[in-house]
Amino acid sequence: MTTSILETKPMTSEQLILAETDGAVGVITLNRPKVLNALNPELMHQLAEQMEAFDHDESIYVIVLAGSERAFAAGADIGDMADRSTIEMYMRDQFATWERVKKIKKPIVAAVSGFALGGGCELMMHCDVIIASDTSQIGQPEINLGVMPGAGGTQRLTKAIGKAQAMDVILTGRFLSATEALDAGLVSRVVPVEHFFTEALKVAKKMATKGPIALRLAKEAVLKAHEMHLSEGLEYERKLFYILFATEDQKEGMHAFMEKRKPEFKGK
Ligand code: DAK
Repeated sequence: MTTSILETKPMTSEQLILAETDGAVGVITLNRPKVLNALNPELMHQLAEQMEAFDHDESIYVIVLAGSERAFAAGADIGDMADRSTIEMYMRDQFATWERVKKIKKPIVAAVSGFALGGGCELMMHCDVIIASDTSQIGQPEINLGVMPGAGGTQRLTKAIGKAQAMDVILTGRFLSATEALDAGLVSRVVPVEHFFTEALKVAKKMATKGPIALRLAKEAVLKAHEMHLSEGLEYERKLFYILFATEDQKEGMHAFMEKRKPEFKGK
């Protein structure tokens, strides 16, 4: 059987991600342990499908994306790319799948441990809050393969940690330790390895007690800081802030404060 180079849909039904829910939190776990969660097109397709399903599910407020203790993800699948031609890479248009992940509106908490390399680091940077274990090794080692980052690494890493450090990481292929990544502002928190998943879940659950509309709009506004000039970003933020006064959650949140009780947000 010949396979069209235009084919981007998965060819097998192997479960390359696992999905479950815990209250208002949707948890997705990457599931290719033998290759350190290397991201092949089928895994990315399954991931985008599940992320979108959680994004559309009204009972889910926050998403957790986890790898294993040994690897969040060691990058795109090198075996899948090694012999591809330029035209094949172009026609497969795998960026479309990554774009779907980028468009998720609900907050995503990454539970990172071990290797987060290449596409793994780029996937991590698609998440909003990053909880990293103290054993994390984070980098963009594509330079060792004769290529360069292709899913946003040169842009997102540079915005996250600045030009000097991004150049060091991307041009030498060296890995950042968890502490270096924290100091550079690439991850949100570092925790002992045995707690990396439970801590990420705890953070997600705490976020899930907030108003879901406010969560979404706050995420949207923060992401705009990467794309807009300050004055445009401030204007954008202001409009989203006004919009929240059309929600019941805003009335509930402010009245609950004045009445010295816990708010009960409804996502309305
Ligand atoms: N792809 C495929 N297999 C991988 C892999 C990867 N990225 N990383 C590891 N593996 C496999 C290994 O081949 C090995 O398989 P077996 O030999 O057991 O069959 C298994 O995972 C365990 O790995 P090791 O034996 O190497 O384990 P070690 O602890 O000794 O070393 C390591 C761990 C993570 C340091 C090492 O495996 C390593 O250097 N891995 C490659 C890391 C890397 O170079 N990552 C960047 C890949 S390029 C795009 C989007 C994104 C990208 C490109 C395009 N589009 C939207 C178009 C991104 C590109 C990349 O990420």
